[in-house]
This record gives sequence, structure tokens and C-alpha cells, in this order.
Amino acid sequence: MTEPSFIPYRPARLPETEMLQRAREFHALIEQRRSVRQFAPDPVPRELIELAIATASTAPSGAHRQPWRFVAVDDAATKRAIRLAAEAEERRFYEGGRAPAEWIEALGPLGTRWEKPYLEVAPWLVVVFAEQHGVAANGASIQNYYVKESVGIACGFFIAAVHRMGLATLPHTPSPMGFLSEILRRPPNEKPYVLFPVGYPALDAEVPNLRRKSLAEVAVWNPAS
Ligand code: IYR
Repeated sequence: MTEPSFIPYRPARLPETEMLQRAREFHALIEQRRSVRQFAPDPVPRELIELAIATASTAPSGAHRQPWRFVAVDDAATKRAIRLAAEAEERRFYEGGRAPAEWIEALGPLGTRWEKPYLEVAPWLVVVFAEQHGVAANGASIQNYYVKESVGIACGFFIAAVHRMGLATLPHTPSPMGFLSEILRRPPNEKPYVLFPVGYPALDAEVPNLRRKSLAEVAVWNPAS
């Protein structure tokens, strides 16, 4: 049993006016974010992707196992292989009868199709893998906890970081995603979780005209009193 070890955590308390200002600013920033499916081919420096991954990796995780791997790809041949494999799966989803009619109906307002040119056009693809269990030096399996929740939170941080630096992304989940393990040569204890194309939005990019739920629709206050 490892003994706990504690260090002080004393962030300065801010005046409430300052807190409100920061909260409003952050909300205004994040509220501008949109998932983008049309990217500009312009290159993005690797350091920005490194910073987005480093930011994501600060997320809380079950037993602090940080059960994620962010696999970043900017070489054209690998992006092409991923596009072709993803489109083959998506085509079966949209046109091969894999998706139930209700699901296709739900995607109607998004205008999504099986063709995924963004997988080649975006300068970076960041594929997130969930580490189902760790592997000790002697090969023994190390239990991870709340893996899906932990990786999901890290992905949220990643999306926010990408937006904050002025780039765009999209949580893309071709289904099934097993081809990503093969193409990217990941070990069996890592399961593909989501794929993020990252880049600048195309100059003529368009996004669906969606409405976000109001605060009243998503927040419930003191329901028991
Ligand atoms: N993976 C498909 C289908 C899809 C599913 C959901 I749920 C979406 O929110 C969007 C798309 C695709 O990427 O087109």
C-alpha cells in the first residue's frame, strides 16, 4: 500500500466581481465553439497540438491513472489510410443498412454523409485511445478505473484547448473503430475512443444552424426542498 503524500494547494481567492467577469468571458468564448467538418489545408505547428494534448492530460481521472493515449498524425499517407477505412465503415452505416432509420433521422439536421474528406484535408488527426488496463514492467495487468468517464473528460479539455487557441475540431466516431488500432499500431489494451481532426475551419466552412438548450432546460435547482 503506497502512503498518501500531500502538498499545499492555495490558489488565491478572487473578488466576486472578478470571478463573474472571468466566468462570463469563459462562457462567451466557449459558446462560440462549433464542431467543424470543413477544414482548411493550412499547416498547424506541432507545438499547438502538443499543448492541446498536454491540456487534455490535466483532466481528472479514476485513481489518477490517466488512462488515455493521444495519437497525433500529420503524414498524408496515414491520413489517407484512415480516411479510406473510415469511409468504408461509414458507407455501411449510412447506405449499407447498419444505422437504424431512427438514427439516420436524428442525423438529418446535421447533414452528415459517409464521405469524410476532412480526414485528409485537416492538417492533424488526433486519435484518442482509452487504456482499458495498464501493463506493468513484468507484463502484469494494472486495473484502470472509470476509463470511459476519464477519457471523456480529457476529450472535453482537449476540445476546449483547441477552441481557445483559435483552431477547430470535431469529435468523430466512425463505427466500428477497430481499423484505427491496426493502422496506428496500437497495443490490444488500448481501445479507440474518438478521432479529432484539428485545423483551421475552411474559409467557406458552414455549420448546422443549431439551437443550444437554454439554462432553464438543462439546470435543475433544489428539487428536493
Ligand atoms: N459516425 C457517423 C455518424 C454520426 C453519428 C452521430 I451520434 C453524430 O452526432 C454524427 C455523425 C458520422 O460521422 O457521420
